[in-house]
Amino acid sequence: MKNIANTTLNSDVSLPQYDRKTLKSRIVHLGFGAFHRAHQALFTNEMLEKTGSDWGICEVNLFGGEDLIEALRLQDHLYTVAEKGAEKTDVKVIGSVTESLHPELDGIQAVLEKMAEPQVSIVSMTITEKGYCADPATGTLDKNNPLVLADLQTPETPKSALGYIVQALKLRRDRGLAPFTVMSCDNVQENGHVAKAAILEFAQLSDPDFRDWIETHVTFPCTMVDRIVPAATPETLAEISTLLGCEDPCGIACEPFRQWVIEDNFVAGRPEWDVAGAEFVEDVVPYEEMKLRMLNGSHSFLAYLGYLGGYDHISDTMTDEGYRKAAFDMMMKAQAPSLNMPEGTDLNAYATLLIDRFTNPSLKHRTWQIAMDGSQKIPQRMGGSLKYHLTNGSDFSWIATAIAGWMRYVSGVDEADNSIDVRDPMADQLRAICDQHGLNVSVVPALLGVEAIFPAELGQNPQVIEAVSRAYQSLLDNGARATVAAL
Ligand code: NAI
Ligand code: CS2
Repeated sequence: MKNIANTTLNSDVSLPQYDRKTLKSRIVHLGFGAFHRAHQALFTNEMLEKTGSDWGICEVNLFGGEDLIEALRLQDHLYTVAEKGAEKTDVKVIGSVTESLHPELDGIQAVLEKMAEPQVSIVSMTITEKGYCADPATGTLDKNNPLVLADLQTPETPKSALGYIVQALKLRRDRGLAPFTVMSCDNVQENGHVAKAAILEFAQLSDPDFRDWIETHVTFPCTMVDRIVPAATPETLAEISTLLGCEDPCGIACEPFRQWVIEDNFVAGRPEWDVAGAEFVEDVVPYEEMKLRMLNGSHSFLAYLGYLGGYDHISDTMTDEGYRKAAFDMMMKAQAPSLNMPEGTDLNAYATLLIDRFTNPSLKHRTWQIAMDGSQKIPQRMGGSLKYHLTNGSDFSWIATAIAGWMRYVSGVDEADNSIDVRDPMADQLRAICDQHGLNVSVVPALLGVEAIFPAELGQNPQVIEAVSRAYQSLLDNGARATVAAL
């Protein structure tokens, strides 16, 4: 069948100009989802274009996405990224992927053996917040997580990303091979530190001596990653197929903007991603906090209140002056004051650019998609700034309204009485609490009492309870649009 690897593509599509045959799988990436395809793999493609080095990527999906891996193999691991600006779209074929594996297709051992191959220097991850099996409020390992419990029973046949990494490192140590760097590219505050803490705790429970070996030999750089990459839809794929000249089931569309700030701490070498625009710095944490609080925090605000207000996409919320202004104020008044940025950082310009990016009408980023996994996202995106405002006695009504929006959303019923498909690893627990209270403000202290999401210093703080209750009551009385407009 005609595909991207065996047919002539439209002339304005940019193709890899380097020799793909010389690439080796020196990176194993866990999480061949939407984001990685349009971010790290694309940076790597551009780096290869400029350096001619041999850093290729072996893609692994540990959960779901078998179809994507099968489709990728049928097209020589080539796929398309469509960068959609408000006015034009650039179409690029990415050549940095060398091979792919899936435990359901190839077996667990094949994945472990790949991670233990001598040339592998980096294991990177985009496995979503929940992939770290960590307590969202504290970032430490959740010892009751079902995947963790299963992997501790049978460490040779892991299921979780943590289990794979620990077992692969053990194979390497036993074979006298150098370790690899573990690089998280997820939207998790201090993602490298969270990955390290979860992996060390997991190892401690199974083999304390090996825990010490990991601590001494492995590094876990933090990274700040940014590019808005909505899940692909049939419409996106149809558009890509027209632009490309053939179908590409692995194609993905994203915004033109991209940013990657990486802590330069790699134990076994790294690609020169800086030639493709990445920045290597000593301390990523301020940049991560800036992005998580200002971009992701206001994204979650818009996702819950936008969904409840009847807006399907982030760009739709930006056509409503109330939402647009509230999102900017959420960034500048609620989030920016809590940050400690290096001198010269212009947060006002950053917020203005974010509003511009959110407005991009070509990007159909669903409020429902961003609303997913709120229990994992809210602590990262709002917990730190909430603490800041409580300490400083400053106004946090935007954060209180976002949290109230999330509470109204996880009730599972929208403002028109239609049911909401709430996706969250804690959905059952949250639903049980909501069902107990119904659409009543008494649900606010009950949800704030879930300590895995809200540590007691926040969830039991009377000011927080009062402010979130006020916002929740307004959502019940006036609806989301009026509540946002009144902010
Ligand atoms: P996606 O839904 O397309 O892909 C999710 C990936 O995570 C899949 O490869 C899946 O196999 C893997 N996964 C899911 N649960 C897992 C688990 N428990 N353990 C191991 N792997 C698991 O999502 P997408 O868009 O690729 O986003 C993934 C993550 O990337 C996000 O959660 C976020 O942390 C980060 N990110 C996403 C951006 C975006 O705009 N899409 C931008 C910046 C960061
Ligand atoms: C979004 C992010 O899905 C979400 O929760 O807030 O994936 C967002 O699109 C990215 O972080 C942008 O870099």
